Amino acid sequence: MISRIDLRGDALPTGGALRDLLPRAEFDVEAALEKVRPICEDVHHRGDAALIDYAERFDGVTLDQVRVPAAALTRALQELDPAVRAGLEESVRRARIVHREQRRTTHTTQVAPGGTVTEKWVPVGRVGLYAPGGRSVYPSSVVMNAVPAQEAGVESIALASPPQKEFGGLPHPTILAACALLGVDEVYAAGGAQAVAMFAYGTESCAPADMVTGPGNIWVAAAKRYFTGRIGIDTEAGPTEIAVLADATADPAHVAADLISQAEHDPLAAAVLVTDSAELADAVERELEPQIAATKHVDDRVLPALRGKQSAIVLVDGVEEGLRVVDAYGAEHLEVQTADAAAVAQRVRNAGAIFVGPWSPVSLGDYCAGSNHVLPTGGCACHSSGLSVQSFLRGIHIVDYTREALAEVAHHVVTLAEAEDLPAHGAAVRVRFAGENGDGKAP
Ligand code: HSO
Ligand code: ZN
Repeated sequence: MISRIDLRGDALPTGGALRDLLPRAEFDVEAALEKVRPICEDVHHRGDAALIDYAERFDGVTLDQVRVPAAALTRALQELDPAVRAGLEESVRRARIVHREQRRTTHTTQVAPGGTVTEKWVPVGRVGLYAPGGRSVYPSSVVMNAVPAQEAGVESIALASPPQKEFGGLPHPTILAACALLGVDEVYAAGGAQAVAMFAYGTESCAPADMVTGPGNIWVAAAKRYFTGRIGIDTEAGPTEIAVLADATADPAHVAADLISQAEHDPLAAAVLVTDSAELADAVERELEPQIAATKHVDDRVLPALRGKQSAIVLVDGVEEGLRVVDAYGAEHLEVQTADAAAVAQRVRNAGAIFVGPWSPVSLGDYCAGSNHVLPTGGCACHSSGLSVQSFLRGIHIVDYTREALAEVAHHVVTLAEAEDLPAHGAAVRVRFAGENGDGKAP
């Protein structure tokens, strides 16, 4: 059911060629960009009226306002299943413990006598969070977006989620309940590219935001790309991915369950097993069948995800070669299920998050590990990190030199400015010491 790529022996290429051999879903954000552009510009020009029209067109609901009334949030929390509430509370509690420790402190470096550079960390002023609707109603993602923003000290946090026909045009009640639990009280019933545009441009009812984060479908990803440069974004989220680096010591039932767990997100979700054990590969395949038979989203998501060209079992000669493969792949989630898993995990360079050994499945991280589950997909783990407090902070350098400290380095500034044919740069230093040496030059 899941294709095999045999990279044993000479078949394992070096450099960029390896990446090209590894499976990946087609997720053409560029093509979607053309479609979202007019929607975004319409929101720019018509504001709330455009949002209300798109709610009618895309979500089949008639809204008289996009802002969700406070009473709806309170009601959703009151009506939330107590067990779900307890789970969300634990998720929030653990996420706060981890994210609070990510806070940065102001640091001053003495570069030279009388010359300092201070780095001060300032939270982004206003953030728009996005929570998808439809197939992916994930209150856990509200937690994973809101907690780092709150712990970073972001003062103004709003959230948008698509209006749902069956809930009278409000976002899904578990999304509203999660917002109420987190103290996010500014919520909008808006979805897709139009929600991102609402935050980017602002409308009559929603003030513009400096940054938009949160996972979404391809339209949300395309809108984020459209606004890049104008507002801040986290990475463009693509379909979820799990890679498992396993050897003969791994339990095939665990590996199969974990592959299925992420395959159930999306028909384009990727499940990749990298192993040096053909026996384990066979055992995992055997395990998949009964486990799939017992799961829920089989025909619409799990089977197309596992059978799709984005999923594969990759055979390698050893764990060493496996490490090269997982680094080239740069999975959103990587499980290491090998002997001495902690040491192997330490050697991984590219992954959104790493899950070590038999007792740290990805679904733990999806909800209750304390780690963040908004992670780079599509190989972006090779250059980007998941959402964290850092995502919502800006480090500002404060340069403070005394007269003597400037004098000491002035000639270098002047020389470098002249080398770049920017004499006015040098003059801005010299003028401060005019007359000093009798010639108006810097000392
Ligand atoms: N695995 C998803 C997040 C998620 N899982 C939400 C369950 N709910 C992407 O990291
Ligand atoms: Zn998940």
